[in-house]
Amino acid sequence: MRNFFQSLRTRVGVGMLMTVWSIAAAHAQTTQGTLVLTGADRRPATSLQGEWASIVDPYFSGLFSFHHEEKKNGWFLNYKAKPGDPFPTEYDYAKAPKLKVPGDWNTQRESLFFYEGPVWYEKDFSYQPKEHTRVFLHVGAANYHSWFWVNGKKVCEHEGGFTAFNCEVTSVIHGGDNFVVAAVDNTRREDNVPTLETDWWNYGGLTREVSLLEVPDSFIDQYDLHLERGTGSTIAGWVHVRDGASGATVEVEIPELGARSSAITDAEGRAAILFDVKGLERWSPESPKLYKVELRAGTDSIDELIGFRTVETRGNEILLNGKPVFLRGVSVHAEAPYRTGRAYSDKDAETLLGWAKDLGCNFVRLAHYPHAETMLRAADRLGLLVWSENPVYWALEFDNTKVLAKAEQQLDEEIDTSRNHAAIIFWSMANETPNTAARTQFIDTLASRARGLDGTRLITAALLVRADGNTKIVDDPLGKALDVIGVNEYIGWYEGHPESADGTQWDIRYNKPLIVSEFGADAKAGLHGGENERWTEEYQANVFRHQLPMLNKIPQLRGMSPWLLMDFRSPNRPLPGIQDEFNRKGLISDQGQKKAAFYVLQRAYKDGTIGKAD
Ligand code: GCB
Repeated sequence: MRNFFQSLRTRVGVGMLMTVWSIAAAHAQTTQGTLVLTGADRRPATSLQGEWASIVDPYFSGLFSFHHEEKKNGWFLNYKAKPGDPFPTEYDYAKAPKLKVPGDWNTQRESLFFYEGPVWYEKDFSYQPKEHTRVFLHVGAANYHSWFWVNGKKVCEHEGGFTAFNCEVTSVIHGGDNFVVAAVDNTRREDNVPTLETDWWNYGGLTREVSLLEVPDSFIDQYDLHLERGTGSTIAGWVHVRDGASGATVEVEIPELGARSSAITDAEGRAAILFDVKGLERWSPESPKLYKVELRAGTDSIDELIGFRTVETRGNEILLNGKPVFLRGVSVHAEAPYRTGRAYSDKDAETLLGWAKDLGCNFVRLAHYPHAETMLRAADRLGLLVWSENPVYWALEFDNTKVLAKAEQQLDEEIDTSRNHAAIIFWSMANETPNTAARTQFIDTLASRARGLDGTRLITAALLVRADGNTKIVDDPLGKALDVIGVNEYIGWYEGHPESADGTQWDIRYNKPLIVSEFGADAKAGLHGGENERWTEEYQANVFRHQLPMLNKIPQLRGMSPWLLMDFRSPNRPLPGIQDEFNRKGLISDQGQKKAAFYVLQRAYKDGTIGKAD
């Protein structure tokens, strides 16, 4: 705990300490015993993927007694009945049906398709502990609230469905047979982040990989290495060592550049890094160069793959490596291509982002929550700039301080996990939030926090626009807190018809770069008809044909990410025969069929008729 508070203090400065203490106290209610690791996927790991036993427990009687008190060592946790047990054991993991991990439960078992509630998971594994080695249970994501026990002892509890966390299990794991039990509850609640209403499927379960990671007694838990703005040759950042003595030496080496630097940790375990390199090739979409970077501290070492680039704004420009860039993007949900369900694997990422490349993109908006590390690694490799988003979506309880603490915790986890991905250029704070004072204050607080955690990237959010006749006005007060303004609009779908775009003017009251972060229309792949016939491919293509010239006329437009790459499941979309519980605004169907609008956008992106800045 000491280190946790200390590292927070370093990051936010003493002035904010009071807030930090109260935030940390609020976290303790829902997220206990977890640690955020940078580069967890670069650690030696024992995967716990595969089949886990599962028990569906809609009343959560495994955790709560008949008067709804939390059981200290819940019934479902004792695992095996022992002779002479005072109670009958009304469950048996050995006989329970299986669920695959990673994976949402909704697409694995028909009876769980619409299920929202608690499910228990159990897995046996054998293990051989090593001396001077600490073991962490790494969870890529568990939606939404999760509890973990190893060999019957509680190791952690976590809230938030889209961020990775780690629970120390060193003292409870032993040589030979072990077992892990998890309870995962995806019940939607008003005071959660996100809240009750979303336009995506509330996939439940252990949706991303689960593994055991090994580290030495004292180890590198977080680090940030980036190219300093205004230079093409200075690497800056820090490395944090957990549970080491202060004054320990940290080394950073980039063998390919023959560059090496060392620094000493301070009382809080943090070593500041600053060194010059020669011959650095900067990362860019055209040339996504990644360097192997070796970090060492005591007996710990980690090999990273990092691209070095800078991003900043100048007036209405977005500068990548000092040069104006236009973001030819598309929005992407973490929906698995072909099989549906939550995307998690390298293959899912390669397919989705491969399609984005084929479309001619240099940018993806990874909506509406932090995506898996596999997506970010693929974006680094493929050269796709990324908008990374936290799940502050639509109308949260913006005046509830507990909700703010939950949003802050998820933001911290998002940034601390993924801050070394060259691909990420934006931290997006929110999507389409209502214009109220409480909302603005809530998101201002998040924006300042994100800047405090990472001053090297740009802050954005997707705003709503208002209309005066044919003029769209962008003046949401939230824009003040942003470096880059994102706006969503659905001219031709939720309002007017495709041609309505032709007579639309834009009045943008901020002198900042603008990204149209959503526009689009639904089409069922293979459904053909007139270009003004809704749900057909022709209609969707027509919307795109009229949108692009309209957007091209906005002087400060610096990018776009139309809604969206691929169809995705949403319970809000029940229209039989057309939607069948899918939002059909994809340019590609969930089965990989490219719709006519895909080719309209591809042509514009590839022939340069959109976005002349680069
Ligand atoms: C929006 C939301 C997005 C929805 C989309 C739609 O404005 O940001 O999450 O899925 O519209 O299709 O209505």
